Amino acid sequence: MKLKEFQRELQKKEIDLVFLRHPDPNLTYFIQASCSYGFLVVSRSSASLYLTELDLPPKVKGINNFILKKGWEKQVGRKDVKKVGINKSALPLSSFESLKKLFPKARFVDVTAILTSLRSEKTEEEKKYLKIACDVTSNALNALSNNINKIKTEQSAAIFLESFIRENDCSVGFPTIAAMGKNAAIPHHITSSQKLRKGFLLLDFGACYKNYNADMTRVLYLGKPTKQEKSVYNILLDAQQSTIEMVAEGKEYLNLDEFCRKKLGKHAKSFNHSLGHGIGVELHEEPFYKKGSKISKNHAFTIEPGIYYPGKFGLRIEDSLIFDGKTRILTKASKELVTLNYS
Ligand SMILES: [Mn+2]
Repeated sequence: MKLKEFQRELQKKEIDLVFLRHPDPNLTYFIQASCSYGFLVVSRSSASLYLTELDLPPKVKGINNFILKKGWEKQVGRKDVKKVGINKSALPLSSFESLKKLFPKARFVDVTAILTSLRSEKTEEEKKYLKIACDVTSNALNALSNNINKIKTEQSAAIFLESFIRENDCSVGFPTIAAMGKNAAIPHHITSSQKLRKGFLLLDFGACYKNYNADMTRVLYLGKPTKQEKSVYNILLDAQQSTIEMVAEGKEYLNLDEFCRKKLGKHAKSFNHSLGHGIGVELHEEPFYKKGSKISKNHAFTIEPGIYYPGKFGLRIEDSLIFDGKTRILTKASKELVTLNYS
């Protein structure tokens, strides 16, 4: 993805080469594959991928494959290199120490900003992968709803969703959160052996297709909800949907956040996390909901407000979407409160 664009940036910024080491998500981005160990060296005119013999080398235009073996330092090291780009948030300090020896005259600069700005605007291919990941995620939820009476615990709900995802040519993007009743008041509840029973069941999960992550949260109701339970759910749903309607080019992400909290009214006090995050080869990546961050074409991100009452219940509704001039909701599973007979 966008290797040429990246190399043009290196030229502009007079960076001789960039060193990206596993498990850097930027490595996954450029080689469009995951590997168990290795690194990528990108210069202004070429790119070399070093993988051990344990991984199948990917075929990527513009990237030459090399087998990573003893003595690689001699192949890579150069005394004439003046400026080396690294990703400070992914490069281990021990690797940095070795790089300083390989490029003794080099100054090291952080290229994270260049990479995040490239990655935050998705290509057609990336959008296709995200769409597939989101379709499989939505289908997994529907399959769970149809089989809910076979599911006895949070763990087995998670296993059901994750098996479905894996049987549909995806991997599991992150450990599924299945939270029954008051467990859902902890936004990052760790799925447990808690038995399913009457009440809200929150499911936050996602498929990963060709390294691109879907992220979706839905709440099912087991049994028959009270009027009050329905009404809180609908306040959240209304806030989530009307926030999605506010998505527009150039709008600040934080404006969406502010708008959504207003819609939640008195419940906003209990909404204790960000409204969302970008998605891609990382589950959480740019664009983040932070000062100055604006919606632009081909951003892929989530909108996920929640209402949490510790000791009582928790609700969150999350969609993954792409803005391409129009807002496309990718996670299509129903958001009306699905109530299931459960015995
Ligand atoms: Mn999320």
